[in-house]
Amino acid sequence: PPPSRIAPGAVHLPGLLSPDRQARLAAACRRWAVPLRRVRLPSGGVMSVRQACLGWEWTPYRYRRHHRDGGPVAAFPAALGRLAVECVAAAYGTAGDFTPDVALINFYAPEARMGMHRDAEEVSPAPVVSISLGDTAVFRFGNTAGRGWPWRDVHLDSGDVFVFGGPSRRAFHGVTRILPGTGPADIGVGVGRWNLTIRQTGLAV
Ligand code: MD3
Ligand code: FE
Repeated sequence: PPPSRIAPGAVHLPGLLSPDRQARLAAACRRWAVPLRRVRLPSGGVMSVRQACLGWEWTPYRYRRHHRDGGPVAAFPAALGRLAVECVAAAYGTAGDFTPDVALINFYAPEARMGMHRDAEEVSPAPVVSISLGDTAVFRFGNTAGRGWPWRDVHLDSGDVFVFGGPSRRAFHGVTRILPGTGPADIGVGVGRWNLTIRQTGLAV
């Protein structure tokens, strides 16, 4: 399937990653995303998605250099940076000066969801690269004014890449559901879904 621009700056690249690259990235996620943490919200709630951070630790609602328990954050893998640069170039024809420094790795069990939110902790206006592995997600892409309609629901399948830049960078978005059992059987994810978002914080180390 060809790339599609679903909004200004928002480009969907279906199946950009071959099954072989998906399998290698899924194996890397299992190595990198240890431990997977349940993120606690200031409201007292706990996110249903489990998360690991590379390069910077994201906690609602800021980036930190150290975990709350004091340990340093795992390094941001250079190979992941190169992959994200490749994705931005595939979406826009050029990667510009995109220099990512953080990856958030989310794991969705079949019941996990992500409520409508916007990603505003990055100071940089650089795009976000999203990579999906495993079960299909129903992704809801909203507007910049608020959590409500208008939105568009888009299926994110294993191997799909999405790049959100320009006017789409501050749009509200979420994941309304996972479709269990829809992922490829042979990439080693099993039940559930990995999502990697690779970003440029614009923060100084
Ligand atoms: C649009 N993750 O980690 S990826 C997140 O599938 C997040 O796990 C979802 O939202 C997931 O913050 C959606 C697609 C995505 C990621 C970042 C965006 C869309 C975005 C930032 C700005 C606009
Ligand atoms: Fe987000």
